Amino acid sequence: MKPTKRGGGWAAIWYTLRQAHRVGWWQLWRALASKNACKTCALGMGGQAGGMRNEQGRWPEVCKKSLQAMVADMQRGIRPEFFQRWSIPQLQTLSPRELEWCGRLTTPLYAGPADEHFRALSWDDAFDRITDQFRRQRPEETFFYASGRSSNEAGFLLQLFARLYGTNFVNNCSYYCHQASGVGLTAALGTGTATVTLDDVESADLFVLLGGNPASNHPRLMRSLMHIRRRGGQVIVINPVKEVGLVNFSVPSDLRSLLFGSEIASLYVQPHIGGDAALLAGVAKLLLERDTIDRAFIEQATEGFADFASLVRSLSWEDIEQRSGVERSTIARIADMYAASRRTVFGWTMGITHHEHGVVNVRAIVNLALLRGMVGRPGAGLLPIRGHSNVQGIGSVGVVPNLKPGFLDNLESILGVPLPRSPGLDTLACMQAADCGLMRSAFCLGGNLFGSNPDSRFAHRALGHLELVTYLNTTLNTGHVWGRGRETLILPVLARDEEPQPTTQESMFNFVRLSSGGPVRVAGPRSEVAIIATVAGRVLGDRSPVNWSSFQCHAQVRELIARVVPGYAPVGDIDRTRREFHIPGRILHTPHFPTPSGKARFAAEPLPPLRGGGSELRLMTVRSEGQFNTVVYEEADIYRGQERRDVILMNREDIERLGLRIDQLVTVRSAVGVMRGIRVRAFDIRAGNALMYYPEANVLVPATADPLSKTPPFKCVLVTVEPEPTDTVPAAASRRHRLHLVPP
Ligand SMILES: Nc1nc2c(c(=O)[nH]1)N[C@H]1C(S)=C(S)[C@@H](COP(=O)(O)OP(=O)(O)OC[C@H]3O[C@@H](n4cnc5c(=O)[nH]c(N)nc54)[C@H](O)[C@@H]3O)O[C@H]1N2
Ligand SMILES: Nc1nc2c(c(=O)[nH]1)N[C@H]1C(S)=C(S)[C@@H](COP(=O)(O)OP(=O)(O)OC[C@H]3O[C@@H](n4cnc5c(=O)[nH]c(N)nc54)[C@H](O)[C@@H]3O)O[C@H]1N2
Ligand SMILES: [Mo]
Repeated sequence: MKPTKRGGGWAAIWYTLRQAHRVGWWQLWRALASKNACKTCALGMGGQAGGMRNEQGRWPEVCKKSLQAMVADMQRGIRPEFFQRWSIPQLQTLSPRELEWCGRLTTPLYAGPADEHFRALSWDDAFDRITDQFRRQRPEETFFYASGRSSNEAGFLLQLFARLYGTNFVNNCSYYCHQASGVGLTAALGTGTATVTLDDVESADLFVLLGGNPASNHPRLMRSLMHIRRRGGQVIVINPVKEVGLVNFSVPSDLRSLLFGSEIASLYVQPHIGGDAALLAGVAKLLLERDTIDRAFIEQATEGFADFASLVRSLSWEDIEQRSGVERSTIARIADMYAASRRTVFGWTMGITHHEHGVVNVRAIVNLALLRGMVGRPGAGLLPIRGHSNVQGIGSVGVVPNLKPGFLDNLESILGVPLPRSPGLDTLACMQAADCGLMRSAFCLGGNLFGSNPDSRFAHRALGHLELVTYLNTTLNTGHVWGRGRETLILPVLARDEEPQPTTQESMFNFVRLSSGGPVRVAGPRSEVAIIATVAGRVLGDRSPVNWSSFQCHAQVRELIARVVPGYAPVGDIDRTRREFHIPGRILHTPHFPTPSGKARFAAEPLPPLRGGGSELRLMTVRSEGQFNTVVYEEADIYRGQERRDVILMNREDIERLGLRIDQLVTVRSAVGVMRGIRVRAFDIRAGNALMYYPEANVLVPATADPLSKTPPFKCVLVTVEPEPTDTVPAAASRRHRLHLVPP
């Protein structure tokens, strides 16, 4: 399969037409036009202005991804006989894609220790089982997890339930995602989210995109990048992989771009995986040498400059080039373009955060922005390009292990009871505690905790030690069959646009949206809020200081959120005002920072060493064009020209150096896992580095973490690649061993 010549365009439109045909034009149109925040990435669109509208009110804003998610939710319900026919071992042979397309979950499902099949359960029985478990165990023997798919209302209730139950073991998928951005930005600026609005992005004259593939994962950002170029601005892309959509993209809603394509990158730089901090330090070194820095800004608005400058000056070019994999002359071109810019926005995603030095990477980006005063003024700033549509909101409303003091104090004084003050645990730490037998149950709101974890064998084992795992989901996923406890409960939930009452979400630009909800599509699933309120009411009973049944009404939940969550006051009467809003204090348009001193801080961090080399390749695990996280919608990755997912993309040089052939079957081995029967494919990726698809490749990722953000190194796994002894697919790569959970 050949890669497409450019991203987006007719392929996206054609896809839309096919999906519309599949579920019905009118249904799909109604779903797309409904007043609900988009379900996919956190760029944010939809809401009260109507579907397909962005924060500037521009229409039509639609992408293939929101369509995929929409169509998946419009599937028919799984029939009850399905689970009698398909045993759990049989379901384990299904791929993530096959599980997703089984249909919508419609009834609570249960499997006990001796069960070969899931069986349907009444909601009452399901609630009784959870209540029994929660009464049996101590609060510190359970943990709560949420992915960023759920509403603010559901997230808020989840953490309230956990804290009143008595634990701070509450976290969200951010620990596997943008936590390094939150930690790095907070340390540097006193605030952990984007400092810019969508308007700022559009008025920048330089956009530096590091470690992301928005052509696939945030398609609507591509229009902004196209606009920057059309206005004569520049886009620098820093990515070990040449992603076709970042070279040329055709924005489907723009006729000129659709017909002729739009050049995106003015300069495309391919460093080694993990080489960004060294590369950025090189740029800083040149700016210092040439004195193209903003001295007035540095003096008035920052601290820590002297240490940073002396560290950067002491770095040798040999070190910088070796660790980044980029030549000095290319680094100089970046420095030239940056020095010529008056308004730069730096945007980044998982290529920056998924490292053992993720926070160091983020601080390196902030350092560079501070050097030229590119934060704290309009049209310039920092933009962590967020993942899930509401991952930021889930964090804001408290699904985090350690609440901000203001939040916690508000909550305690309103409820009139003390809440746990002991430190909480991040996601990986919860999994490790489960693996050591310290946990007895897990309660998961959305997501696929098994599938998103590093080291799938470890994740399988850790969850297997639990007495009860409860999942609230819309569709089947690998976690339900591979991430089971001794007992497993799956509770079917309504998607955002099926909720009978409105919900709210927060975009990556700190904009809070109101989703109206909509008609139920399949009978059976319940609202996330209703489920959590019922479970909490039963478990906490009379000792609860709040009336949980009142929280069946979303407006009541919002009323409490408005009083408790800093910056969220306007949600209190949003049902009446319908006014969506920016959270105050987060967008930085003046050089005053919410740190104790009011100044932004430089970080003087030693350069991370370049890992691997020789026969060891650095492997990144990434998303394809046809998936959303652990949900695979299509096997093909059209942008990278791959028709299948069991492949390893390598530079031709490495293929030759290691004596391999294209399409040869190989074994890929890391310190923790092995994948057999993988096909070698040549790709434009920096030599010494390789690419495989997540979640299948999670079996290779070690369960280690950045000490500061607790995020695993999903983008930098050291692997070796050896030929399979015979050129046939080995048994260990067969359907039965789909997830390669065999020992290395
Ligand atoms: N269609 C779709 N959209 C999505 C998602 C999805 O799965 N599908 N997921 C959502 C979520 S939760 C998230 S977090 C985002 C993820 O959005 P991305 O971060 O764009 O997703 P990844 O596929 O993880 O891709 C990482 C990119 O980083 C590059 N990269 C890898 N290692 C390095 C490195 O060391 N340095 C640099 N500079 N680049 C590197 C890779 O080549 C790749 O282009 O997307 C969100 N949107
Ligand atoms: N190797 C590797 N591992 C990674 C990554 C990587 O790049 N490489 N990326 C990491 C990142 S950035 C992330 S964010 C994680 C995310 O990984 P996941 O936790 O898998 O992400 P989700 O997309 O939230 O989970 C999908 C499930 O959400 C359920 N769902 C869909 N809509 C709803 C809803 O409205 N409500 C509820 N309750 N459930 C719903 C569906 O049943 C679906 O099975 O994976 C991480 N793991
Ligand atoms: Mo993410």
